[in-house]
Amino acid sequence: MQLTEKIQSLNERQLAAHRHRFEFLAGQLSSTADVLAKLRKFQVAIPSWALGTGGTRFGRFSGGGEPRNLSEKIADVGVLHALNRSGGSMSLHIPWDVPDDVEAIRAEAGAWGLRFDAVNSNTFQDQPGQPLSYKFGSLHHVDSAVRKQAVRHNIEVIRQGEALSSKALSVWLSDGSNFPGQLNFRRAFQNTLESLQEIYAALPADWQLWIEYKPFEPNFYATTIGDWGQSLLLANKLGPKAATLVDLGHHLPNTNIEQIVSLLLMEGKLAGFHFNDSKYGDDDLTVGSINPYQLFLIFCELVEGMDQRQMDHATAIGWMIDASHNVKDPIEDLLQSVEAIKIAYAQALLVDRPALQVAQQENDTVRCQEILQAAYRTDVRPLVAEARLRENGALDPVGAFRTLGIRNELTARRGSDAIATGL
Ligand code: PSV
Ligand code: MN
Ligand code: MN
Repeated sequence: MQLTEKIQSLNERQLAAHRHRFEFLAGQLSSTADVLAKLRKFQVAIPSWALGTGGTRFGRFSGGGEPRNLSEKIADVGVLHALNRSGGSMSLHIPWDVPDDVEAIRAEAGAWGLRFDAVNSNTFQDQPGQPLSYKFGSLHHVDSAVRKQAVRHNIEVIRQGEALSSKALSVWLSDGSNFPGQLNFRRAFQNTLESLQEIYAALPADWQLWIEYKPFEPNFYATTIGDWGQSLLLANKLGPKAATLVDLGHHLPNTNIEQIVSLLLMEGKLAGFHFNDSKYGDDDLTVGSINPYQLFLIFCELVEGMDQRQMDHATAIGWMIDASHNVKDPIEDLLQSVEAIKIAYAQALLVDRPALQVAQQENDTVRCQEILQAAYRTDVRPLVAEARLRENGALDPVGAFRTLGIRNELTARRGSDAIATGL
């Protein structure tokens, strides 16, 4: 039996209970059809680097059956997408995942109904045989020869992305300094800008450059693109194809991320997201596992801001996950992350916007909170499940993954010692 047929037969067993829950919820809502249509369209890109156990710098404890090459990573995302119908694209990290036969890779992805989202460059590690080291940075380096090497790599990644029909280059730099006085801040920033200008000039007409920021790690005194202000400054200087990418874990504790998102959107400079969750730093934990309310508030800003600008929620910005850990099955972990994103999105769609606007205008703070939390406290899981069902996905993706013994099958095929490449 094909995977989709297996999923359907599992769904049949759960259908009556689901119907009951869904109809009860739909009976209380006025916008069910609209929310369902939006949920069905919404897709989140899966990072090629999250399909193996990873997530900590201290050790990897493989559960077995991990993908050993790009083809197997595509197959894992294909399985995930068959289960939840919301992981229809993949974000590749180069050179961790370089397609040696582009046509074959495109065909494999196509067979699973997948496309390629942003490609990610890597100048935060030295690669075997690389002439110059990135020990002291890449695009910001004091030595122009190192900068040029890093620029060339980024342009090469664009070319590889073009072959895959990606439409964006995502740049995360570890460039920074660990000690005061190590670096001239302005020169480092200027060097980064000039390097990015060269990369920007190599972008195809319909491409974008997404600039990630991060205030710490692996540099702990200063990071050259440390926050959204520095990223936005670069994006504004570069031009309309450049924008700021928000990785939820790349903020100092208690930063108001939803406010950042709101303003970037207003400026037309929100590239998209790397979703994850964290308690302390760049923990890369499963989305929604620590602070689902923050995720909801971010989606509230997104829905409101996008509707005001008449942007298509599903396609206007990049929706990606950047999370992985070593105590969970990577596919289950990703299924949970996508689910958390869709739950937050659905809840944000339920916010009574006109009523909120009136309450804001009247400075009725109590009512504002009541309105937001009425949406947040709605259990939208039957709605998300119904959207999935209508797309022929599983009513319960994690449950189906387990009941169908998918990891065991993968382990039998790939071996119990198979560890994902890259990372
Ligand atoms: C390192 O912090 C990081 O997690 C960044 O968020 C990048 O997006 C990711 O690695 C992959 O390069
Ligand atoms: Mn990231
Ligand atoms: Mn990170």
